[in-house]
Amino acid sequence: MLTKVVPVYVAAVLVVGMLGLTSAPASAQLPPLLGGSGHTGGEGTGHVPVPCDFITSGGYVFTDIGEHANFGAHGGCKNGDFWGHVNYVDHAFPKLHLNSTEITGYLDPAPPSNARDICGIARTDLFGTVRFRVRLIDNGEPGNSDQFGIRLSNGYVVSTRVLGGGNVQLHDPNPSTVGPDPAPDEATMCGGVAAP
Ligand SMILES: [Ca+2]
Ligand SMILES: [Ca+2]
Repeated sequence: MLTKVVPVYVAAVLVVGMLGLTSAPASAQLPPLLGGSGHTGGEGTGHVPVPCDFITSGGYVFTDIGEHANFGAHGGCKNGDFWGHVNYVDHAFPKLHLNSTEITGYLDPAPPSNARDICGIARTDLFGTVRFRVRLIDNGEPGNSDQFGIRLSNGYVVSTRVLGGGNVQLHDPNPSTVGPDPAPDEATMCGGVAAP
């Protein structure tokens, strides 16, 4: 199922690319669909926080072509399972809307840190069903130094970057923020989707 979206995705990239050639200045970058700077950071070293906790966030970033991408993302451990939801809209043409259907992982990518990755499965209007990995970094309040990034299993990526507006809030553990036992490893939680 996941591999079946690729031809559609490639076609979309070609269309966007062709449109870009006729409507955008030469200096404009393609949408971050093929972006992948290679910056992945912390693969294989992340694990479920000990003790587990949760993170909430909302706001927007500017994509590589200067468009707004709005997000509302929260995740964590809850009563022996993972918990959360991710809603994401990239307002670039063609507009992308992602809505999570399952949270499959929650990890600290470089423990101990104030970064958390939320991994899961989502429905999108452009790419069908994809795996996703969101990175959130809480650098304080107000959230003007907080960061957000997202990568999808089809290659779409907005690398982790400072918010244009909004806030990321990492919350302290409490008696209900207990994750699965045993904790799955990073590959299992994120299905091989690298950090954004
Ligand atoms: Ca914050
Ligand atoms: Ca905070």
